[in-house]
Amino acid sequence: MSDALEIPGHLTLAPGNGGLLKAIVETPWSHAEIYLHGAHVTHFQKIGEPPLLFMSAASQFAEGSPIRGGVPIIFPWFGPRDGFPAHGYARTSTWKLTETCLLSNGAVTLRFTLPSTDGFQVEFLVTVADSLLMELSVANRSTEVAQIETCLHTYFQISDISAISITGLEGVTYLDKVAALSHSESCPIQISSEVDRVYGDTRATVDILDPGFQRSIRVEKTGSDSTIVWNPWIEKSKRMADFGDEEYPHMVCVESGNVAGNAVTLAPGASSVLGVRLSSF
Ligand code: TA6
Repeated sequence: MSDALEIPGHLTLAPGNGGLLKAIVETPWSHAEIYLHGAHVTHFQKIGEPPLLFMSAASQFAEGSPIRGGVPIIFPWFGPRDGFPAHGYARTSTWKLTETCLLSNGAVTLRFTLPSTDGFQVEFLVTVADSLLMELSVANRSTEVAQIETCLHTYFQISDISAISITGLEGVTYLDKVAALSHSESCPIQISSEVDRVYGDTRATVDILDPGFQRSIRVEKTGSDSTIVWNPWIEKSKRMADFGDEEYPHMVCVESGNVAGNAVTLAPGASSVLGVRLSSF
């Protein structure tokens, strides 16, 4: 890995958990860590605030295994697929860090490329500042029409699942994967059991209101028509070896992408960009 990618005082490359290489980023507002494994943002924290992202203490950090927490990149499919890894192969691949930059305002950008994949050119651009901006671009370099699903499967650190409410999805129809039915609600989301909901045809900004941490987290998105809300609760937590039994009260996933009926069809030469900005106030 070239030292030229490091930016003294702002970006350092070093071995992280499991010996996997990570970029350590410092800005005037925040710090972040991004592993080349999965181009996985594992940490983002504004100075003076709790971490914005949740990371399981039981997560694996190993070639071929997904990291449990932060922002897993989901591509080219969402969910299980017989004979293939759930949520696609992007999150378990080693990406190449191709470019880093210190902007004049002190923000730091990092560009990652996913090594050749089935005729797609896949890049991930991360901008670390007082907010965290992530842009996943996929171009179809083949001669065939392709259908893909993309998602930034973000795990948020919260004070307690019983304390939070989630706004922005009121009135949006969702597939409830726990109850196997479609539904919509007119009030903010409050969670008191396993929740696994795929909201379709929505470009809404979502806020996670967390009075316990005296902060709200804002999830803004572009190029995304699906939002997924997930908390495994007790029984599913116990079934996940890379997730602590007692961790579910301190996390919630609000995921931004294009899945199921919002999957993206790319003609030869076409591309799509999924953008997500995370901020807090
Ligand atoms: O986004 C919610 C979900 O699809 C859940 O059904 C659950 O499986 C979660 O993703 C985690 O999936 P993973 O493959 O990372 O264990």
